This record gives sequence, structure tokens and C-alpha cells, in this order.
Amino acid sequence: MPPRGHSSSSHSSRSHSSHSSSHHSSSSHSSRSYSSSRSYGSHSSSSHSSYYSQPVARPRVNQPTGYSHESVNPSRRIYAKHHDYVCYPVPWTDETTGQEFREGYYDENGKWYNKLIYETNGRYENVPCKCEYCGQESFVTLTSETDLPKCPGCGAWLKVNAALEQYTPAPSYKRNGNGPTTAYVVGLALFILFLIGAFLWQVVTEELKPAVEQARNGSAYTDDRSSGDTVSNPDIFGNMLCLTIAGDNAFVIDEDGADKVLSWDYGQESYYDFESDCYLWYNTDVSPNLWQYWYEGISSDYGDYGWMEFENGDWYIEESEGNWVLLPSSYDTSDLWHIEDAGKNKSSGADDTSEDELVVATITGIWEYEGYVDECTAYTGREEFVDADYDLDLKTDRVYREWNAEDETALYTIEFGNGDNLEVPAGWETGFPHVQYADLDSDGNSEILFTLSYDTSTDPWSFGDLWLFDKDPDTGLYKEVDLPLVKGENGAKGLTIEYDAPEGNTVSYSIPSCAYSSVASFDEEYLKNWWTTEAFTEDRYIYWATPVDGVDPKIHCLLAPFHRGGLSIGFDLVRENGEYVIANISEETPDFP
Ligand SMILES: [Ca+2]
Ligand SMILES: [Ca+2]
Repeated sequence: MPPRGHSSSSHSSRSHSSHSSSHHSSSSHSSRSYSSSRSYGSHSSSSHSSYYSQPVARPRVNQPTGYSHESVNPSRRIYAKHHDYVCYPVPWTDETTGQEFREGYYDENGKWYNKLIYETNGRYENVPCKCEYCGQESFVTLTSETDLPKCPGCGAWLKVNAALEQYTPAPSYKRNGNGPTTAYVVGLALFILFLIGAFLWQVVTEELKPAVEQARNGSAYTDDRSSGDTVSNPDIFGNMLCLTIAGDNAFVIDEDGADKVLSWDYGQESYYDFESDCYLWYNTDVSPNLWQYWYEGISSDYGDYGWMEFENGDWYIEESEGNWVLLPSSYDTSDLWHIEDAGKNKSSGADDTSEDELVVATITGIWEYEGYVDECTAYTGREEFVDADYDLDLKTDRVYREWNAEDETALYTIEFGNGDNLEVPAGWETGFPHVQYADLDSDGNSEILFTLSYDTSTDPWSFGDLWLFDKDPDTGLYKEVDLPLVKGENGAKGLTIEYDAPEGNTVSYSIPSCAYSSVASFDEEYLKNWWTTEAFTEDRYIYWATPVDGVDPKIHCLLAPFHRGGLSIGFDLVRENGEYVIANISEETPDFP
């Protein structure tokens, strides 16, 4: 009996540089024709591209549909080296199809990522990872997108839970002759991509889609969203597949399993077992989802076909397009092994299998949460709070969250495990908490910098809360430190900026409290859409701050002087005679904290 709906074509030959196109197909028949098409799938391009070229606006296909949260808009289009992204801040259900979508980043192919991390100074920092072997979650720094980090706990490979990217200017960016600063370039690019993203979002996905598909010669893209193609094997199982013996030549997936440990081969888009020279992948484009195997020596006899499946004690092989037959008895199957599903794919729908199995933490999972943040499994940022020790007394510190639905705020209390508690004043419920520490006054006690970032805001660089707390050596209590900043709502702190009326395409601005002035250049559209023709004064707030101890302790702050302008300035808060003062202010290329 041939299994139903196998999709095998793009896995039909090991010699293919990539099988990624199959991830976009939903049936064996439609997918066959893609096997010779060039791959532009997410895996191959994100993992192996060694070239770089200025991007063009990538057509967007297979995009999520039915987003309907009026109050929280998807992000502007985010252009990066490997993909373009749109960030959807909250999960939603397409009311017309009933399909559920996760919040996060969707690239131009519709592939989903929970986080986007840019390379900064040759590194990817704070990359969320999970050990598929021992389950430990951690944040690591990677020096290359192909780095395979190892678990600090058990030494196994870690699964990277983010898209690793390099920032690129928007496609339509044109450098003018005035020698704009890097920050200006970033700013302009961000502005342009915002406009383009809003436009293309509407146009490309709907109107250009058929043309795109045609241009790609019957490419892998289909209108069929049911393929659930936002989920790749590493998304589901991780980069390492750990198996435990479950019978004769049978294994089950077991995160503690060590009888077979296979690593994901990005080139082949399959897991690989060296021992048996077998490639395998979990096909989520068919219903029910199932494992397909490529046994060298058997499969390779079938040319472009030869993917195999194990069902009810028998091996089947695809001998020609969509044509699955019992494996001829001339082949010795005594050494062939397979993965028992163990109830994993009993779902009747192709969609919900992998989705249901994934316990998907979301960035907004914290918004209505009450309790210890390190226990908020619904929150992607939970790991930041696990096994923390901010005051360096070797006792674990925890952060407790209370939520006030009525006034839409959250209260955080840091419990230092030694009786010390620090109550942080209220911040907006949509802020994402971060606790940082450094001994800035060299008294042996950590100062605590508590910040809220508003990553899901449509303009995250315009908002931020921060509070600095110092432990009083006499009372042992933490008290808030006065900073030389203007205060806004809740913990918002920033600088007052005076803007001149635009002259041509430039705006002169100054920050009197820092004796700083500069000129920013924008294009006409920005000024027309986002700027006034009058001079005015506005408080702008720090969107990110980092304490730095050492020889020159300081708090480094980032602030965007222009709403949606992209341009950032950085400055330090340093101590002079027991007081904090502003120093070292200059334009700075943001590092996307
Ligand atoms: Ca502690
Ligand atoms: Ca201190």
C-alpha cells in the first residue's frame, strides 16, 4: 500500500545542494517539478552563503494571513543579508481559515523565527539556545552563523533558536554625496524600509505573487498555506536528534537518548547517521507527517527518486514520481533502522501536528503573567532570569512579576535570596524586563540597572524605562539613584532635544544639557510624513542601556533623537564626585540590543 501524499522529490537525490524547496510543497505531485529548481530556501541561504551582495527587495510569498490586531501593528519590513522579515508582535488566528500563527519574524518565504539577532562587531550576542540533550537553555555568543555552540552543562550541541543576520540597508537606499554618517545611513534605511514595507506588504503578497511564481518556473511556492512550512526540522527537533532504542532496528526520539545522536545537515536538509550512511528528515508537508529515509546503497539505485518510508513493518520506496512501492526483497533490510512515531504523528492534519507538539513560548507571553519570571514558560525571554545572581552573593536571585490589568502596568520585585528585596516602580505591561548589574561606585556592591524594552512597539527606539538602584551601605536597602536625565512616564528617562525647522533635507538639533548639537539628513518623504516644518522641543527617551564596570565604570545609553528616524546617539553616564554626569555623547550605529 503506497503511503499517502508523500513528498519526496526534492529529497530525491543526495547530490542536490539543497532540498529546501520541498519544505514549501504540500504534495508529492506538485513537488516533483521543483527538484531541479535552484534552491533559495531558508536553510541553504542562511547557512551556507559565503557571498554577499546588496539585496533587492525580496518578493514575499507564503506570508501569514489574517492578522487583525489593530492596536499592535506588524513591524516595518526588516532587511537583512539572508532574508527580509516582518515581525508580528502577537499571535493570532486567521478568522477566515482558522489557521493559527505565532508571533515572531516571518521571512520572505514565510518561514518563522522567534528572534532575530544581528551580527555586531563580528559576533552574535545573547543568542538563545537550547540543549536538545539535557534541556538546558542558555544564551551564547557566536562568532559565525555556522557556529555550533556546545551546551555548558553537558557538552552536547545546542540548538540555536533565532535567525542570525547581518544588517543591510534597505534596497532603495541611495547614498548621497554629503558623506552621511553611518548612523544616518542606518536611519535613512530604516525609514525607507518602513515605507516600502508598508507598501509592499499590501502589494507584493497579493498582486505580484502569481508573477513571482511564474517567473520562478513553477517554483516551490504554492498558495497552499496548509503545508505549515514555517516549521523546519530543526525548529521541531533541534539541530541534534537524540534517539533511544525501542526494539529491533527501532528508535524513539528521546531528548535524553544517547543510542543514536544525529546532527542536522544543513546542506542536505536532513539528519545524517554516519553509521548506516542514512539521511532522514521528518516530512511535515504530508499528512500524516512522517519520517523519510535515504539509505545510501539502496536509495541511490533509484536515481532522482529513492526516498524510503517504514510503515507497518515494511519498507517502501519511491521508484518514480509519486509512485511508492514495497522495497524489492532483493535488498537486505536487516540493518535498516527507523524511528517509531510513538504517538507523535497521530494527528490527522498536516498542520497541527508539529504546531501542537511545539510548546511555543512567545515574546508577549509575559504580558499578563504573574509569578516568577524564570517560571514563565510562555515567555521567550524567560532564560534571562534563570539562575541569576545579580548581587554576586552566590545565592540565586529571582524576579517576581505582578500585573495590574486595569492600569496596564507591571510591577517587578527582585528577590536576592538573602532577605534583600528590591521593588521596581511600575512600568507598562508591554515592557520586557531586563536586569543588569555592575559595581559602578567600587564599593563592592552591585548596582542594579533594571530596564524595560518595548521590542514589539512599532517604534521600539522611542520607548524605554530604566531605573538604577544602589545598595545603601548603612541600611543595606536598595534605593534609586538620581540620574541627570529628564523623566517621562513610569521609568522613561532621556534627554530634551531642541530641533530647528528643516532646511532642505536636513534638521539641525541640539541637546542643551549635553552641549551637543548635530545635523541629520533625511529624504523628502521622511520630512513630509514624519516631521513638522516648525522648530520644536521634545523629550526623547533612552531605549537601551548597559552598565559597564571595570576601570572606567559607566552606563552606556542609546537614544534615538528622531521618531522613526533610525539615527541613534550613544552616551555614557559616568560618576564624578559621587554624581552621575553625561559624557562621550556621539552618533552611534545601533547594535540592535
Ligand atoms: Ca544573589
Ligand atoms: Ca556599588
